[in-house]
Formats: sequence, structure tokens, C-alpha cells
Amino acid sequence: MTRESRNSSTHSRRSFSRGLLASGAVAAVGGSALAAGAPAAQAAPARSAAIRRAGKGGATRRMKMYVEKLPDGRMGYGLEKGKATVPGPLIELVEGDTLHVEFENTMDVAASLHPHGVDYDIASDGTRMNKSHVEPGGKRTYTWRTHAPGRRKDGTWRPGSAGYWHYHDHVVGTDHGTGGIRNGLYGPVVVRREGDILPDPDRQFTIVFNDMTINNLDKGPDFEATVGDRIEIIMITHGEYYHTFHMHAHRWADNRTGMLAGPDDTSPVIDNKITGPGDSFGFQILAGEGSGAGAWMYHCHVQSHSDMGMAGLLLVAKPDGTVPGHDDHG
Ligand SMILES: [Cu+2]
Repeated sequence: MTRESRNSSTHSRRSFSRGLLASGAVAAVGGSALAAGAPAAQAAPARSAAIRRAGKGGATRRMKMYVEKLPDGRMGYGLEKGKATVPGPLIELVEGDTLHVEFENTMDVAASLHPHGVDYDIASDGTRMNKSHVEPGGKRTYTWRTHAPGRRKDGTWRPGSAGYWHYHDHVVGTDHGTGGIRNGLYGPVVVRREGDILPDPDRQFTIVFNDMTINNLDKGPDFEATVGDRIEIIMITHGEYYHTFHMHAHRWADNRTGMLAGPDDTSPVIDNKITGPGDSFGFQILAGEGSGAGAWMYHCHVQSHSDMGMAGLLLVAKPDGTVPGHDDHG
């Protein structure tokens, strides 16, 4: 676990979000939804009135992924050598896309990349049990495929790949990756369906409840937005405990997208969700909708857990940049 101050964790997370947009390496992958039919996504202002939607899938994409030991003892996945982060980089796909991940293990222990939610054959499982892990200094290409929903030959309905998923190590420490996950080897995957509404491009936040930490930090992290931003939260749980994820002043639908499709969508609307190891979900909110700017808490709602630090802030600024209730911003 690291001891970063609240402010530095905010800063690093923001830099990471912005880095995603600027990075050519990610543009090929993280920008897949943007590249496939969304108009002028990167140039759109934070509070653009225009809704951007995911385009058509079917692309073949390649990315490099490095697994590294960080100086503070954590482990991380990164798109470039020396740039590993906890959580690892966000991988976005559209149903129909195929992704080849050229994976390199720079550590002195074997490691892997094991995905949830996508289609892959046994060679891309990322476990030692079927020899799809990567030895120290080794490389391997993992291939993930995705598909749109449709009717099977037998008449039953096959769900598509779209959803809020994740990846993690399955090798470090034990054959279940217990040591890797504990040290930070996890990250988010979002698979869109054509037509899905896309969030503001630099307002995607990954929150991982891992044992008694959030993102392997002792406190926070905090996330920054401006009133009206279309934020996407990707929430993943790992480790030993069950938690409840709660966000102040914002609600979401308990379904695939976290949003209601229309007036007849009967999905439950919630602001608190029980979540256990290996679970993931996500949703979009408009920052401060109905409640305004402020330092809005999010936290585990198991009282002893939040008391022990499983809490952070969604800092929703007014258009002038100030955050009511937050000292750092006056
Ligand atoms: Cu908890």
C-alpha cells in the first residue's frame, strides 16, 4: 500500500486521464469508441451539449502492455515501459472488435493478463494451469474478441460482450494471482454496444475496492469534474471482503449501462450497491445533477470500512473552478 497524499493522488489520476487522450498508444485502443463514428470527440468541450455515441465495432486493434514492479513495492500494468499505474490502463472496445495485447513481463516473477467478459481461447486465459502465463522477461500476445448480441441457431438469445469488465493477473503469488491482485495488478475494460452513449472523454474514473483500500491507496483517491460533465465510473472489487459502493447525491440504474433507456425501463435506480471480489459494474452520471457543485463523498458503506479509510471525494467544481465545501479550492 502506498502513502500518497490526497492531493497527489488526485493529480496523478487526472494526469492519467488526460494522458489517455494524448497518448497515441491508447488512441488505437482507448479511442476505439471515439474513432468508430463519434464526431469530433476529442475536441468537444467538457460540457458539450452534444451526446456522443459509440460507433460500429469490428476493428482489429493492437496494443502493448507491460507488467512492472513499481518502486514502492506495488505492481502495475502500463502501456509504456516505466509508466505502469494502479489501476492499469482503461481498455475500451466496441462489440465486434478484436484486440491483440502484446504483453511483456518486465518483472522477476511470472505474471499474466486474465480478462473478464470478453471472448478468448485457452491460450489467452492468462493462467499457469494451462501455460498461458508469461515468465520473467518473456512476451506473449493475448487475443480478446467481442461480439454483438444475436439469436443462436437453436433460437435462444445470446448476450453480447458489452459491459463493464476488468482484467487482472492470475499468476503472481499463487495460481490465482492473489499476490498480483493484492499488489495492484488489475484494470478496467469497457465494451460498448453500437449506439451507447459515451462519457466526456476525460471524465472516466476507475474505483477499485481491493481488500481495505481503494486503488491500493490508504486514502481516496479524489476525482475532479465540473458541474454537468458526463462522468463514467468503472467500479471493480478485488481481495478478501464484500463491500457496498455508495456515491453521495448521484444515482444510477442497476443495469448494463447504468442508465435508463427510456421511460419504460424498469431497471432499479440505486445509489448503493453490494459488490464482492471479482465483481465489476459501471455507470454514467452528470456531475452535480440536481444537487450542484460540491465535494461529494463516495465510499464503502460498511461503516468500519469507511471509518478505516475506504472513502474519497468527487470534487464537482462550479464553472468558475471552485468547489463548495472543499478547503483546497476555497
Ligand atoms: Cu467495504
